[in-house]
Amino acid sequence: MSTTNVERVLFERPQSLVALPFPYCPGCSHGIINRLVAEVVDSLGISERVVGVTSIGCSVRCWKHFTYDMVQAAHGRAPAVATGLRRVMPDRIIFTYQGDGDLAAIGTAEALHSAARGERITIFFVNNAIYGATGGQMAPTTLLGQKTSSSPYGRDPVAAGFPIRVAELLATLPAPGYIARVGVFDAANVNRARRAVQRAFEVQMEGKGFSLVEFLASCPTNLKMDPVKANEWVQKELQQYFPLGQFKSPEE
Ligand SMILES: Cc1ncc(C[n+]2csc(CCOP(=O)(O)OP(=O)(O)O)c2C)c(N)n1
Ligand code: SF4
Repeated sequence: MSTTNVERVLFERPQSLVALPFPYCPGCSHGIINRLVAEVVDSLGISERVVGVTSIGCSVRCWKHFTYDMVQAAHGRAPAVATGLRRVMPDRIIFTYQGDGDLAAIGTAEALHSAARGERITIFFVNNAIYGATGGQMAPTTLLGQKTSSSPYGRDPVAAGFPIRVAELLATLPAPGYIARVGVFDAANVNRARRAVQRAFEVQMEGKGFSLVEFLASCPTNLKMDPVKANEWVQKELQQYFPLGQFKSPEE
């Protein structure tokens, strides 16, 4: 009696992800999010048309992990660079990849105005509630009472204001086509996040304007927690202030 060995591939590197180990700390969400972007680019078959723009922070390191064209902008300026690329290359699919210090502090104007113009670009916004690359200072998304290296007694709203809900803020504008907030803290949410990344690219490709996906993310190093505890903190604490959901879609 003969037996047939059927090989099933359960897990493999996306084609548009370079065969290099990620440089991020153990438990950092950037690796998962980089991978999701690469998976969706592969499944949509758009790797020849995609251009990514990074700016500054741990987020910038993704540029050498994607096989497609990547451009590096100054801190916070990725949406402005993406706008320039859009104007000269109308057939390309353009995304930015930005942290919360980058997008919601130094780069607030660029993100807000590209959304207000309905610029046909996609922003992947990684909200880990802290400045990762520079040693864990307070970000615009740091929770009230959260201790950081620049708020050692916890964020005080009188001195530092309230955390900014970027997805909800940009969803008040008429022009954006798609805005969602997702988590990557468990398998079910990673799958939902993948669908959001895909929808964001599709909205751009269908000519329906600006799209943004905000990811609730974990920075165990600066939260000073192990990866499991940091993930739980994102799921329990961060998610409470930043609810997951779709805030804008072309179907509305
Ligand atoms: C003009 C300018 N100002 C300040 C800095 C210092 N700086 C580098 S990364 C960063 C914050 C990055 O934090 P975030 O965007 O949250 O990204 P993460 O590292 O968490 O991915 C800052 C303030 C800089 N490089 N350039
Ligand atoms: S410092 Fe934080 S954001 Fe940067 S790689 Fe490490 S865990 Fe990730």
